[in-house]
Amino acid sequence: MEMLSQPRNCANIVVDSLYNAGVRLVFGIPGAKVDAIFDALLDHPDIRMIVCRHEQNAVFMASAVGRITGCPGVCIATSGPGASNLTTGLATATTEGDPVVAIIGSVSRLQSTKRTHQSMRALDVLNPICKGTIGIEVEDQVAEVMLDAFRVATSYPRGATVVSLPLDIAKSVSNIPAFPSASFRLPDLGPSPLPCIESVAHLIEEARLPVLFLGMRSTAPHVVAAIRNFLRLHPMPVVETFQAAGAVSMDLVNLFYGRVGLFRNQPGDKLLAKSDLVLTVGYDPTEYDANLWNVNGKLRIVHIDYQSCDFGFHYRPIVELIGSIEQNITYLAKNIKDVASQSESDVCRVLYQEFHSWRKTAIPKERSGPVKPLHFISCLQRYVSSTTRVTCDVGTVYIYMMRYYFAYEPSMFLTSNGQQTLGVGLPWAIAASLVQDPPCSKKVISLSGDGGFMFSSQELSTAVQLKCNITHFIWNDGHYNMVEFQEELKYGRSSGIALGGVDFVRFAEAFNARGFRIRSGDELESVMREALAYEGVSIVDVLIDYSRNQDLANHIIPEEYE
Ligand SMILES: Cc1ncc(C[n+]2csc(CCOP(=O)(O)OP(=O)(O)O)c2C)c(N)n1
Repeated sequence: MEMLSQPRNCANIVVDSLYNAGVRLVFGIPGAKVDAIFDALLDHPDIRMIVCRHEQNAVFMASAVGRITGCPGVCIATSGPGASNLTTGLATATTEGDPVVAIIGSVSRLQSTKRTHQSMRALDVLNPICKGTIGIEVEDQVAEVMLDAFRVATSYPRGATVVSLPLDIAKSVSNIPAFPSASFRLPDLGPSPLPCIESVAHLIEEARLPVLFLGMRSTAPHVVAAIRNFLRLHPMPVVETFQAAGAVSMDLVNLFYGRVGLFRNQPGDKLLAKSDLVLTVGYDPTEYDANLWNVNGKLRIVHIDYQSCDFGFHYRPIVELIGSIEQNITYLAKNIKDVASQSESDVCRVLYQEFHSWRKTAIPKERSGPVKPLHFISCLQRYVSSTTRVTCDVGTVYIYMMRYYFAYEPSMFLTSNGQQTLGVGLPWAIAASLVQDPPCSKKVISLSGDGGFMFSSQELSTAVQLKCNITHFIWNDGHYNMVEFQEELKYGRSSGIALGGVDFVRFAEAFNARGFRIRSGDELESVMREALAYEGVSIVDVLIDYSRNQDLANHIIPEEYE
């Protein structure tokens, strides 16, 4: 490592650090307090700078890069409003385990104690929602602070960090250059002590109905590979949270009982209730709190994760295997002799049938009216290959998709579940396009409601400019439906949910994207096929039928069910 070499401008050291950390994409919006970094990026053509239309979308895109690649996504914003606009995206990244490094400009040190233009104690605003926030105070800190920001963002539980660079420091020099690439890689973790692994292996062998419950931290490729191996050696029923989508592969689908979350009324919920040993893997309570799926607090739980659990009445593991999930699962697989066969379990037989029963009625006989959600999903499933990445915004659209859309590879079907942040759909699709090799070479699909789309629809312009190949479906019902139907269930009426009045086809055309419209189930297949075949950015306005959506929240499993 060539430390203490040529003095270098601090903005360049920031950019050198990004490069050495493996960053090849940055998302942001410039401003006078951060333009030195944008200037330095010009000298680093290997790092592609993506100019966004709102800082919130820049951080959404960075989060998707972090989630898909495992290497922190990077966003850059100016001081004051630029920095505060990052808030929701950073909170979402930290909650949902996405490694992100945000770099924000700040006023010069001399002015930092005064009221001055675009000044804000941004780190005080951002600190509670990040894993770490650091303000650089002297030039020679820059390299260390950048290294630390990356290491903290990538260590488990992953999340967001922020580095604030004062204007005057950005332009002055330091003798300490960026750390070399190897410093940015974290040391490997190991398995739990063997006696702990053996005790869990014994619990599994003794269990009548062990169930694997996969959470958001089970989706890294090496973890998924270990889980799949485990299941091939020791077949047992599996459920996923929404963010664990894709962990179960197609060849293991006979072990899959669906995704659980939001409302406790799914076959997977019944399976958990009937289980005498729930093995959670990378489970995070922000996705589906244990008081919702372990109502009586009676379930016997084994917690397998990088970190110890949030222990409480509803989540009291009998054993915690802490350390490398991959290695703990691998060692468990080696130490187990036999597990109870699900094919001999009546519970499994009934619940598996229940899970797949929707397919029989998914394609309606009468298709003249607005599109039925399950009809849409079964069609999409047919036209989309397992290597097509799908991003899904929040709303009733995500409840349907998360329950019924199958994905067989990790991080191929993405949603925001820990914070349920509206607006991620299109920005995530843009990021998913950019991480392809070569960029924007394959179709990406995104979905949202009409409400969620309007949160980030200005990025249509970014997508078109970048020549992405995205088909974005809007499930249009003219309302904030997910709120509407829950208000109706709670209060017998709804408030603050009316939208409408936007012609999304013309909206798309105004951005030089293609616009399609699907008014009825009759048009669904042909227009979907045409839209998916279109190479470029297209918006498909789908008139959706939400008349049955209260079923999503009805039939909650009674507390006494076990
Ligand atoms: C940033 C943010 N604001 C508010 C909410 C609360 N919320 C959850 S779903 C939803 C309605 C979504 O409506 P739409 O995007 O049209 O989808 P639909 O439910 O109609 O399918 C709202 C307002 C949220 N999750 N995130």
